[in-house]
Amino acid sequence: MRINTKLCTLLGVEYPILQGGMAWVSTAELAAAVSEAGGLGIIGSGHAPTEWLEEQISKAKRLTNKPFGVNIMLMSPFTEQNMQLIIQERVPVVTTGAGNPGKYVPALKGIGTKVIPVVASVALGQRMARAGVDALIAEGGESGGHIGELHTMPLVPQVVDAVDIPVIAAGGFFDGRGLVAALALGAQGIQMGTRFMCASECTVHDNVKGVIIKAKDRETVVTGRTTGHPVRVVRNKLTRHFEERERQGASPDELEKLGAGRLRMAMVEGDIQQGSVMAGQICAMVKKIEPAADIIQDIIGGAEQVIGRLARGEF
Ligand code: TUI
Repeated sequence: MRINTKLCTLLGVEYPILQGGMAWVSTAELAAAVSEAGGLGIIGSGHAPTEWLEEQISKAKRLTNKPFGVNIMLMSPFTEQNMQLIIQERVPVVTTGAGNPGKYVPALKGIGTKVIPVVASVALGQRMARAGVDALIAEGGESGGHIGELHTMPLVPQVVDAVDIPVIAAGGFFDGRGLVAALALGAQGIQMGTRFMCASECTVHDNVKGVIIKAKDRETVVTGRTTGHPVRVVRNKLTRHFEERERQGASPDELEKLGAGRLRMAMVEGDIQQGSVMAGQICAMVKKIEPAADIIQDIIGGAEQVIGRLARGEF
């Protein structure tokens, strides 16, 4: 049996598994490895300037002939130029986060780029569907990084019921059990970030991989609720200081400044105490560094076994 959903046809991929486009983490090396393995690899552009993204896109094109994507973080000051670059380079898929990409949809669709925004609510999902996007990623608060209010289990079926385009579930996925659960909720695929951070091809600092591999079930916390930009990160010296200042009533402005530059500090420089180690709650299940292809085969093999077991009535 092949787990081949309509999403696979839409994206031109073998398996319905997207790799989250994580800022400072998802470089061309990781994205190309995931795409080569039959999933959809996604370069994470975060706050990076357009020259960096240009280099990454050309590297990804050298490393794979398969479709790949770019994630645009809509709070970035380089969004406009990065979107122009994506159009110029005819990147096959664009995912967006932390905002509403509506105004870019006509131009992207005009050149055949598939547009897939991340949404954290039903209302935004419906608005995006009306704007003509190709699919949605419904991302629950189990995810690492910038998150919304709802968790994956209530969010995904509500988004599925509210739109008539494919929905990809994100937040808390790790193995074949999760993929089958997402399909059961009506999603056509999953997006995973945290597990791919520990792919051998991922260029994130080794200290960060070490933190993820050691993490236990309650290791992540959400900071920044008072700033309106809640972020899930692994607990460390920075989060303890941040939480203390939040309790003491620090202004959103001070807290935003406290967080500035911290993601790069962790992911690139490897400062796992003072940097922001964004990771999802599922980090506790990540136990080893392994090639992206093995991760994908583990998920697909596991999902086939689960489906077989359920079909035989072995609950
Ligand atoms: O974008 C993400 N996750 C991210 S982006 C990021 S980079 C960063 N760096 C420093 C500080 C903060 C972030 C790290 N993690 N996920 C996609 C996502 N989008 N999750 C939630 C949303 C979202 C939230 C509200 C999307 C739209 C939205 O509303 C927009 C509107 O206009 O209604």
